[in-house]
Amino acid sequence: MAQAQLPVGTPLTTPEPEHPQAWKWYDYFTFNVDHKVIGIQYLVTAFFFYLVGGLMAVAMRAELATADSDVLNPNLYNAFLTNHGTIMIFLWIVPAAIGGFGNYLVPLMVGARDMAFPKLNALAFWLNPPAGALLIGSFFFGGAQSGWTSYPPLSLITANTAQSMWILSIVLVGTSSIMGALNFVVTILKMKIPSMRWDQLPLFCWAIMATSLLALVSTPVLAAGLILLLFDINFGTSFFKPDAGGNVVIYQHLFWFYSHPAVYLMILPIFGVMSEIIPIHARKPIFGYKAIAYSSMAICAVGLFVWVHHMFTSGTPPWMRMFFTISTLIVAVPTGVKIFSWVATLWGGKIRYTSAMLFAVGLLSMFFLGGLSGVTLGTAPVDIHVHDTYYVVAHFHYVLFGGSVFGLYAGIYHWFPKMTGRMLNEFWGKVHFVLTFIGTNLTFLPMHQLGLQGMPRRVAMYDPQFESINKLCTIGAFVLAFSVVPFLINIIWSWSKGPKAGDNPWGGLSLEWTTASPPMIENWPVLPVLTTGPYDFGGPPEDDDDDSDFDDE
Ligand code: HEM
Ligand SMILES: [Cu+2]
Repeated sequence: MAQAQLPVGTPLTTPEPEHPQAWKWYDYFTFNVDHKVIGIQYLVTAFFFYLVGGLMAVAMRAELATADSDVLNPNLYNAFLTNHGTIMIFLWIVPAAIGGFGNYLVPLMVGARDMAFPKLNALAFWLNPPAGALLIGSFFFGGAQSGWTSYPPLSLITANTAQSMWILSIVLVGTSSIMGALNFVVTILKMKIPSMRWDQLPLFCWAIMATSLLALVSTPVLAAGLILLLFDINFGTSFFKPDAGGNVVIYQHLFWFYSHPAVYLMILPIFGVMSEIIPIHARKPIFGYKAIAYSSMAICAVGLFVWVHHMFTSGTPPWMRMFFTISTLIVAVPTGVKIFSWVATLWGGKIRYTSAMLFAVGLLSMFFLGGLSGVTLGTAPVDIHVHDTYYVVAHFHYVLFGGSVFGLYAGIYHWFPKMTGRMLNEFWGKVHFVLTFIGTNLTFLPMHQLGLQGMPRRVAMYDPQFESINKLCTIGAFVLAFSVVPFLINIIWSWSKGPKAGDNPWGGLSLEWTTASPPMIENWPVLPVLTTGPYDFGGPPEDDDDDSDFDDE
């Protein structure tokens, strides 16, 4: 099999890098402009917030184990609900997928020494800790009560200091994500090594490109809506106050014009991760490179025209419901193209069942189910029936947990050797996978049934007829919470004591595998030159000429 290697290229231009590498763990607490340090800062910070948001979820599920309110009082339930959703989206998935993997990998994959604007990059990261502090601090001021959507008039009626802190926190992460998006677009356009043709650009970079363009278009709209809401709460304006001539539906449009595309901000980078992991661990060229690259762009374009499917029950006229049902169903086409391409890549491959691959295949199955319930919800008549029930909660957790979180885990198992120079333990990785897979399905599969039977979402108390199914979900949530333990121990132990990884443990062909693990400052001693495409894995599956040193199962 052809292996990527490091031929003689342009010598290092800046012999004395002006910024230091991170050598010790506490170096990660400093302002460092190296994209690799920033990538790890994003990943670790986001994972910390994931644990916080996860604890809130467990507390909510403990409350929901019985029909009445006994663990959390309803106000605290609302505050946990709001902050759980907000943290999971704005402080975990988006920063980990785009900020973490994007920053770490894009410069390495395109052969650049760093991002285009390293200082802007560091600034973008450092907006995240204060944003998280604002959210968590809001609990001392009663907690934001109105859910992660913060719809007026509810958010105006329940408005308190915490609600304003919530808004400022989202504006901070939004600003961070705009800065990051600009940086990615310029880095990919301008800093790709000249010998790399566009059809040799790794699919992860295509995905980050599509994501960044989408973020640039949609994020400012959310910021605008939230700032108007902040004014209504604090400065006596009435943009969204119905009794003073304001319009609440406008808020919903501004909110969903960002927040629908936000689901692609979360899933497109994960799709990119999938397109890197599947061919390497199936040791086959990716099926349909161009189809995957173009479908990212198509999802990004069509995704901007579907936001009203969140507003079918907001007095939307029937003709508009029809338009947005059809545009929503159209998004299923490019998404289906990707899923088809991955399955075709797996087909007949020499699959290595590594932890990374298990999470990737787990993602495929769970995302498929989430996609199916998504198609049903995108269809106005079904949506009107199950709107604001647990069917919706089941759907978005399949997509977000089964799609995004599984993908982040897959990426961590895959690139941990590159980032730290050490291997993760595969046995504990598999334990982690099995627990996560069982936990996710046990928690969220029964929620479809709850929703079809009519259990409303966002409530701390419910009709006793739903109790037995809710108990199952709560048991699942405890399994999920427990599943993090083997992962955390594995990460901490392997980072300091794991076996050495070598430069290219999986036999990858994209450029990040041509440098040391972890890469030196500025990534390469001399700039790399392409010798193969990123997915030119050798030969048909039967010939066993694989020269990676990885043990087959
Ligand atoms: C440990 C696993 C998780 C459990 C047990 C869990 C549980 C819950 C529960 C009980 C709710 C409240 C549902 C309602 O009353 O409407 C909820 C809402 C939500 N969850 Fe999760 N969740 C988990 C993971 C995640 C992840 C990974 C994400 C996203 C990345 C996420 C995103 C959300 C969102 C956006 C909401 C809606 C909040 C709102 O309506 O304001 N959850 N979750
Ligand atoms: Cu949507």
